[in-house]
Amino acid sequence: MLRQYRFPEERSALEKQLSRSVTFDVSVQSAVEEILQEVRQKGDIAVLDYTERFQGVRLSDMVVPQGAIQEAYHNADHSFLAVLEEAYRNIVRFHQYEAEKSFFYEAEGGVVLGQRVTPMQRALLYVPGGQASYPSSVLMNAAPAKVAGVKDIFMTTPCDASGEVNPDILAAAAVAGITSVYKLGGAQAIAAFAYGTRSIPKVDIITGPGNKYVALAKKQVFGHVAIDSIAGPSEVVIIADEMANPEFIVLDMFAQAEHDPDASAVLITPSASLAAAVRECAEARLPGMNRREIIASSMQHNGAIVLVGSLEEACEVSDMIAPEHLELHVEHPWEILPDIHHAGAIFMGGYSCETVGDYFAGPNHTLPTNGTARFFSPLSVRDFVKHTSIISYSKKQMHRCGEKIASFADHEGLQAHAEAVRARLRAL
Ligand code: HSO
Ligand code: ZN
Repeated sequence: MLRQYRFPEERSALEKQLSRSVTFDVSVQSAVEEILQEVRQKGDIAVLDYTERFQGVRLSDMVVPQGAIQEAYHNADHSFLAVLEEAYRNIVRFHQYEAEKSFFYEAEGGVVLGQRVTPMQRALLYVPGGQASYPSSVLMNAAPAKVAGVKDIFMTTPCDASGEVNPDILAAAAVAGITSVYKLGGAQAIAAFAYGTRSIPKVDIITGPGNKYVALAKKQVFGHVAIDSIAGPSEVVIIADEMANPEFIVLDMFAQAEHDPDASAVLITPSASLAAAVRECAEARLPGMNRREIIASSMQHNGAIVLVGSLEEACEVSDMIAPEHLELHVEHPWEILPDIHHAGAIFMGGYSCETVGDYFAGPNHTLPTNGTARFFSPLSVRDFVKHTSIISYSKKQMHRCGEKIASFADHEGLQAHAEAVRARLRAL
């Protein structure tokens, strides 16, 4: 089920196994373009028409009534609610550490310069339907928006053919204090909130995962609104030494693989005996897994075991992948941390499994995928704020620097710019 590679000898074969393209086919592209255009031109009517076509229901109201959110909360299993609430507290606490402060400083001549951080006013959290409809994603998207101070947080998630929305999603929304939930999904939902319609507010930012239609729609409305990064299939890399527990490794690889046949799980180890134990354990555990078909397909097409000469080499291979999640099942994880430069989240030691990060620990589980950890970061409070420069210039400093500034403008041939400064110099 798992292909094995020697590194560096089989580097190119390994690269081939791990390369995953993220191109969208042309038919999806043109379908999304049409939906965006129709919603932009026709507003609510187009949203309702597409919802009828794709979700199989003609909605009389696009909003989930307050009562339904409360009902979902009260009907939810109490121990599940308690877990959701504890998880949400942990997530909020972590994100409070991310909050950025405005800064101001005094420069020469009584000049004051600064940068003010203000929250975006309106955010939309998109929650997919079907298999990937996760209450955990509701918490992970809501917390940074709340901590940033976003005033109006909307959520949308596709309803089923009888107009109902997943009650676990509604319970999670209630836990996160989200009171405004819509029943829309797909590219039409993204378009409606990006452009605004008579009954749907135009937002400033859209976050959250979705299928390829949603991902492409987000990509296309980017610039009109802000978006978080485009999530690709989930991936984990595990670096392990001979001390590691093979069963922990196998289940963590399966946890990744069960998300999606396109998900990828890779073990990198200098220990041939550990690699053998992992293969054996994987074969033994697979038949008992509910999602064994998805897991097997993911492991076969996107999984790998990489045998390296040392832990340094393991870090090199991991950096080459720049994984979304990296687990370090080694005796001294903090010692190799400095050798790792590209990863969305790093899990230290055998008891920090990805599952704790997916649900509960506190850091965001929306992470850069597909090698984008080289330049992108986890979803954070920073995504929900923007920065404004503040410039307070003094007469004294204008007197000192005005002519220099005007000459800069002369150099660019911009007369009005220069005159704007010289008028001040004359007035002094
Ligand atoms: N591993 C996923 C998040 C998730 N797992 C949600 C379970 N539920 C992406 O990081
Ligand atoms: Zn997961």
